[in-house]
Amino acid sequence: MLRESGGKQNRSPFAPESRHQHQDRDRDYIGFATLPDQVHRKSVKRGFDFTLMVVGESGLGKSTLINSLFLEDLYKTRRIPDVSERIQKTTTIERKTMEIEERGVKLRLTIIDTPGFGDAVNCEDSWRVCINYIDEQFRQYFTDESGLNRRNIQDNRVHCCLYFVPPWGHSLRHMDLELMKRLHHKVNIVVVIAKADTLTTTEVAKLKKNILNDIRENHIQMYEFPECDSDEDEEFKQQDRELKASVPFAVVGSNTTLEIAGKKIRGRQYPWGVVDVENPKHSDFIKLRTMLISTHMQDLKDVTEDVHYENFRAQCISQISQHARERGERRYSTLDSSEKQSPNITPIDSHMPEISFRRRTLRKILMGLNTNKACGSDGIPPIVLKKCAPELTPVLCMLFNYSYKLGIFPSNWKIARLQPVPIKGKKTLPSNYRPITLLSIISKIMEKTINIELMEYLEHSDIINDRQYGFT
Ligand SMILES: Nc1nc2c(ncn2[C@@H]2O[C@H](COP(=O)(O)OP(=O)(O)OP(=O)(O)O)[C@@H](O)[C@H]2O)c(=O)[nH]1
Ligand SMILES: [Mg+2]
Repeated sequence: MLRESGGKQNRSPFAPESRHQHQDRDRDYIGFATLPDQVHRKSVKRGFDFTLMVVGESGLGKSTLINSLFLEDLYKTRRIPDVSERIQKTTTIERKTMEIEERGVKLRLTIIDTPGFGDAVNCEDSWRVCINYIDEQFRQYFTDESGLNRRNIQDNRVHCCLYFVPPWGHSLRHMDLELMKRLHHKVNIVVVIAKADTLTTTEVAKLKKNILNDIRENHIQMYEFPECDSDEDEEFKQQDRELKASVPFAVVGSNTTLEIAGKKIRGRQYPWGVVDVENPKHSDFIKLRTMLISTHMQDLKDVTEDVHYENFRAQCISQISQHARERGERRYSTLDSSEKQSPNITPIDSHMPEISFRRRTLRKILMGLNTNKACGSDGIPPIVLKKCAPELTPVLCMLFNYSYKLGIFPSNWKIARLQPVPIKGKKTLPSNYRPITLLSIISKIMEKTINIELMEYLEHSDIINDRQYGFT
């Protein structure tokens, strides 16, 4: 609600507010200006999730960098496999979650390490492990989101993938490009040059230029930093420009804390001096940490949700509708393909009478048993049932009627014995067998009696349609 300012316009803007003016302002105030505070309080209470994956050849310093980034020692117990193990080795996924709290804000940080990446002779396997992991998290989220209870969904989707490039090459290798091509539509890739302390400043600049060229030429989509808002202050804009100019980040990691001039630093001690991990002149470590944690964490999550997960979700939904369409088409008989109409079932007004097991029918079934057939799971052979038909008929008749009336089918009669039967060819090959199930013959007799009665009723009432084929 806007009020007319009237004669107040002539007042100096610096004049103190009168009591009336103050009351006027309170009346103009609706209260929605506190919405950002409410959202902020709620998000802080709920806490934040972030999942970071590190990918790159074994030994490039992935775990060391993670320890340096989050000031933790997460990989103390790692055992390095020997050469023979490494030839066979497959990449494993190591998931570590830690809850960090800073000024009352809780962050549930999950690190997905891929130790052993590229150890095996064939790299396809390493790629598959990473890609499957990312897809699996999307799938899980999609299932949870489509479920009934969506309250406590845990978001394990990978929000960022740090891709480690070795410092010793001239640019990206074929295997780097191939993996990036498989990953770039699924996750935000941020490329880092590992062990940058082994390169001179000129070498770092040259390698960065070559990597960016390769990425451009191979149409790989890296994580793109969003444009800085025009109303941001100059200091933030400068920081943003520097971040963008440093890509791909040349990083150094260290698990050791050194004491230099009375100050504790994470660094690497060499005979000629110390590399300070956090010194911007030595590496882009601080820029990477600022980007990941302070400035772009939310944007990485937004891109994951709005672009990568949305792609995955669209694919899933299109697959589900495709399957549903196919199932719908399959409902109609292919013999009737010219006229895809479901058959009309005429409503009937009669009710099926209660089934009663009659001695005459039962005795007929027992006498007609094929004695060459195998016995069922209860071990009673058909010959015994056939020969003892006169004595067994009244007993079985009573049992069947009793079971039907109570609605209880003895569990022993439900046990099936699965037996492989050779079809043809070598008997040593499992593929030359087909499975058959052997049920207790007594239970099959009961089933047959019900079937006879059921069929009689269906035919008598003219319920079975002419177009019905197959099993009744
Ligand atoms: N020069 C140099 N060495 C490093 C750096 N980071 C790690 N290292 C060393 O490289 C070796 C391997 O480091 P890790 O962090 O275990 O390597 P990783 O990539 O996790 O290896 P996997 O777990 O086998 O995949 C260790 O001896 C580290 O001390 C770095 O920035 N510069
Ligand atoms: Mg490691």
